[in-house]
Amino acid sequence: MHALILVDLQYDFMPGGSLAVPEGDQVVSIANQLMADFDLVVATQDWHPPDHLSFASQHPDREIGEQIELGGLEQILWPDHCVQGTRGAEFHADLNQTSIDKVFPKGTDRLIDSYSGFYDNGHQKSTGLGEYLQEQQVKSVTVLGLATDFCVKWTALDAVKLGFQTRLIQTGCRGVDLSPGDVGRACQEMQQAGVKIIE
Ligand code: VGL
Ligand code: ZN
Repeated sequence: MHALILVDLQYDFMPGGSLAVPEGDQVVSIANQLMADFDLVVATQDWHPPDHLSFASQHPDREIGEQIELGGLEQILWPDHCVQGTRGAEFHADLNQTSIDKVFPKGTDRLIDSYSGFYDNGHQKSTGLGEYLQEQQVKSVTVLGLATDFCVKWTALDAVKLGFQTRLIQTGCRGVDLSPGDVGRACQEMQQAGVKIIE
């Protein structure tokens, strides 16, 4: 069984969104085209409470982009984004949601962020995605979505760790590139970990 994992194809990561990824909307049609080639399609959804501690707005003396320590982990402070129940947290309307078998929300615990679609950043709690894929006898996964240098990267790295043969569709991903070169370095890191990058 081969699964397609769609990472965070939500309005806040699209141009015009609060954490916009340049050209983020361009990967939606690629996601739609690929769905038919897979036995199973799953999607992750960044799904934060309004007072999530990854939001700079929760730290009055801090600014967006600053790094703090949160629960013993390094945390970049983001603009408010993907707040549960808001339009920014919705999947792009063009995404063919009827072909998605199951959606996995993440980042729901105020106290810890979750870049990976499998676990929180402390690797303490599972979202259920890994267990679901194992139950469905999935052996290999293909990852695409937003953003290459955050949620896509950590999702792909965890997929490898869990023993899935893991591929990344590069044309189906876009990155934040907070520091220029981040996307390139993320791809290198994934490749070194055993992710097969498909162009
Ligand atoms: C993401 C930053 C914060 C992502 C989510 O989807 O890559 N990045 N939350
Ligand atoms: Zn987030």
